Amino acid sequence: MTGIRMTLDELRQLARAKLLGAGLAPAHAEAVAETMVAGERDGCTSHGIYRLLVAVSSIDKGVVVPDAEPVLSEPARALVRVDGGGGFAQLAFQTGLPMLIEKARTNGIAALALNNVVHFAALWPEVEELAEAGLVALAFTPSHAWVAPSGGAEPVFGTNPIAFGWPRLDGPPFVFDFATSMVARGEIELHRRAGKRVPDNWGVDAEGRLTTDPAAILSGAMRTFGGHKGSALAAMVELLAGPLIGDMTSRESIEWDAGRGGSPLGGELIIAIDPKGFLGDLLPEHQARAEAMFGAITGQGARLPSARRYAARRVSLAEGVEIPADLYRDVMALNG
Ligand code: NDP
Ligand code: PYC
Repeated sequence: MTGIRMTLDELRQLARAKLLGAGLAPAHAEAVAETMVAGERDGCTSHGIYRLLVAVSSIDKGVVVPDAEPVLSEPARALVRVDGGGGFAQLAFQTGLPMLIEKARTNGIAALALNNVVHFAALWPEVEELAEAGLVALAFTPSHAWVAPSGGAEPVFGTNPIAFGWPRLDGPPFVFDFATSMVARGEIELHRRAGKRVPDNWGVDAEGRLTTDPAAILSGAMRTFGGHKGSALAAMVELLAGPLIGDMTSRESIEWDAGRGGSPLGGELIIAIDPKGFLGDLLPEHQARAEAMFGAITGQGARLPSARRYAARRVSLAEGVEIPADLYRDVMALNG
């Protein structure tokens, strides 16, 4: 048996039931299940239903506050803050989203800080939702110190994703979302689960030697993508979504975890820009110029980021998804 086929609704019910069974409050369970289903639906398996194992483990270890109530505040005219109270990030984001959109439309630009949230998810659902609302969006979050800076072998950075969304004239937004490490840690974990080696440039073992053994990298250090360039971007993410918003760096997050192996605790920064702010009535003209750039990419056979994801989404909506048998077994075993 290679996999278990499920509709997205069956997957959603399963994820919610397992999260509720682990003791997560209903509003969190709904928001968290939705991002896992979205990940599986779009073929992002490192942040799909596999994350149920991660989230339930964080609940069981007491890393996350299962019934945290996000608290919304307005530190300045264009700033929104949500204190997640140690709960998962999804409900905190949903709490801050309406005010972020409203402020971006009023001021031309606005930023939302999520503080004190446990983060295990991909960022593209958030920037995609903002771009669907007509806004240009950026999102950043640190994680745990697992990644060595370029030129070193000691972990300092998290896997620190950067996500960007741009509304398009016809069709879904232009979105990219990637870790500033060579790859997300979840991808290395999936290789370990499947007993597969990883490419020889993803990370080093505890002695700083390059290795293809995923377990050795997980206990050694991951590498940034693009050498010193990825390293600088990883540092930028630490600063923007750590000290700038009064929250933890990846080193502080892993210290706080104290060896429990839970998901990272800390902050996330989301910036939303209303293109009408700069452009007013000239917006359609300049949107058309952006479309010309997209056309110049796809016109030569290159693909846009998210094209694979949107194609996977179309298939999943029609046919459901196939969950690997060993993952399904482990999910079914959750909560005893
Ligand atoms: P990838 O290296 O696979 O890069 C993903 C991005 O690059 C996607 O936008 C993808 O689009 C695009 N892309 C991939 N290949 C191509 C190509 N050939 N041409 C054009 N675009 C391409 O992902 P990562 O492993 O770096 O990250 C995966 C996920 O992990 C992200 O969603 C990230 O948010 C999440 N993550 C979350 C963290 C957290 O702390 N919360 C930490 C680290 C990562 P497409 O999807 O269409 O393939
Ligand atoms: O895959 O690197 C990762 C990750 C960290 C936190 C959430 N995902």
